[in-house]
Amino acid sequence: MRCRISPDREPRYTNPSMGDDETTIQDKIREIQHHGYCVLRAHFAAGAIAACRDALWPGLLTHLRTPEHKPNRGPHRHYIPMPFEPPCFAPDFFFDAQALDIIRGVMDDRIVADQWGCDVPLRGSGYQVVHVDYQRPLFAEVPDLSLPPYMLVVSFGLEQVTPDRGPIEIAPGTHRIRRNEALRAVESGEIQLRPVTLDIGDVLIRHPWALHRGTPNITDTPRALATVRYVRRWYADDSREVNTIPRVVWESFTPEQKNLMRFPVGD
Ligand SMILES: O=C(O)CCC(=O)C(=O)O
Repeated sequence: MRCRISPDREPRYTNPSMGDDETTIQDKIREIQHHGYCVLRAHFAAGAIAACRDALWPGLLTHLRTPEHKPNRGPHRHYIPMPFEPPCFAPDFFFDAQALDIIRGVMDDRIVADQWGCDVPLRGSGYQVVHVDYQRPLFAEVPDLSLPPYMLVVSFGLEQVTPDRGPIEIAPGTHRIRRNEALRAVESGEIQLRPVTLDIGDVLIRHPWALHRGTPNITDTPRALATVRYVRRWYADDSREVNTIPRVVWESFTPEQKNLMRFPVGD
């Protein structure tokens, strides 16, 4: 992780992607507020991701080959709940101090993690329709009510997300605009979709209401993008399947970590 913290300064990141030498957590918070997303380059440990990938891969390939596991996010595009057994699960994926500072800075100190899954477009996948995730408005009678963020998703590739493997594309700033207006601006090209390619260890934090779409994976490597969702504590929505945390893993958490996790716990 390329983050230095000194007592008298805000934590600072080197962020080559922005051409900056150093970027603070406050900068990242502002980026999410303004653009709807930010990327922390080379943030998660490559070893933890390799271990996660290696443990997941055989089961993932079997899952993808099983005929009853139909693509559930469009043609040749799957969402699967991620396991909580280490090393697919690593505490740093959920409890990373800088990521949590950013997420808490955008929302509040009482956030919880409530989803852990993986989006996997395969060869044959196409462009998704430009959309937002978790579309149900908080107040159905005022669907366009402008509200502060109450959820954010944190994603990282289990393989490099190169242009040919179908990176997500995001239309910056569209989480702050009325949905119809934002869709019109993207359609007309006034706001352009930006592909988010990711190296191993890069972490994408995004507001799910920034318009986005999946793009075609034209390779034979499944593009596995693992995602943790964080929500404000009062928000509940079980729209995506999640796995159970094994009791032994649950018991390994500190009280603070338990307080951050809202998942079913098994025996
Ligand atoms: O995985 C991606 O690139 C985007 C997926 C997505 O937005 C969806 O399935 O709703």
